[in-house]
This record gives sequence, C-alpha cells and structure tokens, in this order.
Amino acid sequence: MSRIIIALDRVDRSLDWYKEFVSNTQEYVAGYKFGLPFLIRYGIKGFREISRLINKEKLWIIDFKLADISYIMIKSVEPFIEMGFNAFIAHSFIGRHGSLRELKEYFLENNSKLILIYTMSHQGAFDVLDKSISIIEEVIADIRPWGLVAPATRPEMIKRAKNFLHTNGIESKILSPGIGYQGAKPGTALQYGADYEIIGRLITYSSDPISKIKEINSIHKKVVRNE
Ligand code: BMP
Repeated sequence: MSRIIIALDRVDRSLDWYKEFVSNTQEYVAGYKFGLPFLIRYGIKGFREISRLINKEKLWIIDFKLADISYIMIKSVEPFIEMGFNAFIAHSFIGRHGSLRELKEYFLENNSKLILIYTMSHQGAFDVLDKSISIIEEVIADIRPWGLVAPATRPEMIKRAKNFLHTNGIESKILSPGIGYQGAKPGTALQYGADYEIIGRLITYSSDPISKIKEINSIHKKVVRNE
C-alpha cells in the first residue's frame, strides 16, 4: 500500500496532461489532493473531467482549507461529493457549534472524510497555530475527524499529534505535507508516526514522475518495515 498523496497544484499544464498524469500514476499512490490553484485554473469542468477517473479505493481530497459557518462549507463541498471526491480539508480553529460539528455530521451522512489542520508546515505556523495547539486539540478531541494534517517540516509536531491521538483514544490518520520543496526528506513524516506523506512539486515537477513515485514508495517501505 502506498503512503503517497500527490498534491496537484501545477497550473502550467493542460487538463489533458492532468488526466494522463492521474491515469498513469493511480496504481502507485494512495490518493490525490486538489486545491484552489486547480479550481481557479481548470474550474468545475476540470474537476468533473478528473472525477471520471475516480476509483473509490483511493483518497480524492479536496483541499480548500474550509473555515466558515457550516451552511457555507456544506454548500461548497456538495458538488464535489456528487462527483465522487471523498475527503475534505478544513481548519480546526473555526470551532465546533455551527461549524465543524455540522460539517462532520454531513460528511458521515455522505460517506466522506473530514480532515482537520492540526498545525501547518510553514514558519508562520508558529505565530498562531502552534501557540494555540492545546485549544486546537480540544476541538479535534470533540470532532474526531478521519484525518489530521501535521507538518513534515516540524516532525516533533507529528509526534505530538500522534501522542495526543493515542492519549485520547482517537483513531485519526495523520497526513503530512512539507516533503521535498519545503525541505523535509521523503520518509521523515512516516518515521515520526504519520500515515501518509502529501507530496506535490517533488513529484509533479519531476522529469519522470513515475520513477520518482516508485523511488519514494521504496523509501517508505523501508521506514514502515522498521517501525
Ligand atoms: P509541495 O509538496 O509542492 O510543497 O506541496 C505541499 C502541499 O501541501 C500543497 O498542496 C499545500 O497546500 C499543502 N499543505 C502544506 O504545504 N502545508 C500545510 O501545512 C498544509 C497543507 O495542506
């Protein structure tokens, strides 16, 4: 089983390139993550075309880092659920009532996964998110999302997330960005307890993405074997 989720943020390629990329890489990865760059460049039509390639076994993550009242978040994800995308990333700091509770409920009813931000990979994450981490943990302990995003660039935060989940008996997966262009080496996040590594440019800008994916999968296999 691959531990790679590819972040598809390139906007300098055609939609046909994307379709070919997804068709050719699906058998080697755990899933894909699409964000605002993809939406803005290719529109809903782009998502609809990609959705024809959806194989339900994989993770098809929509990452708009939702942070709003529940009504707006639900209206924003509805069309993607109809297309078959099955996981969605939201911020934790927006809190529970009128927001994450209803969103989580909606996802449960619609067979979809909620992924919450624990803390982020960039340096500015120190300014607010890390300082508020125990409050963020309170929200997460209540919402019990399917997954958490924690940074490979600061693996001690993955360790903290892992301990927090264990202590509270929560079974959320940990998905970790920050590999490659942001500085962390492939395998780092898994070593610290993450379940998946979210990897974008290191793969999408590679001259041979399939070889790069296979190379990372074999690094991951060694890490997982040594756990
Ligand atoms: P890249 O591997 O090219 O650096 O891409 C990282 C991906 O992970 C991007 O899609 C970004 O939105 C996402 N991400 C991140 O980099 N840091 C976070 O803390 C949370 C993210 O979702």
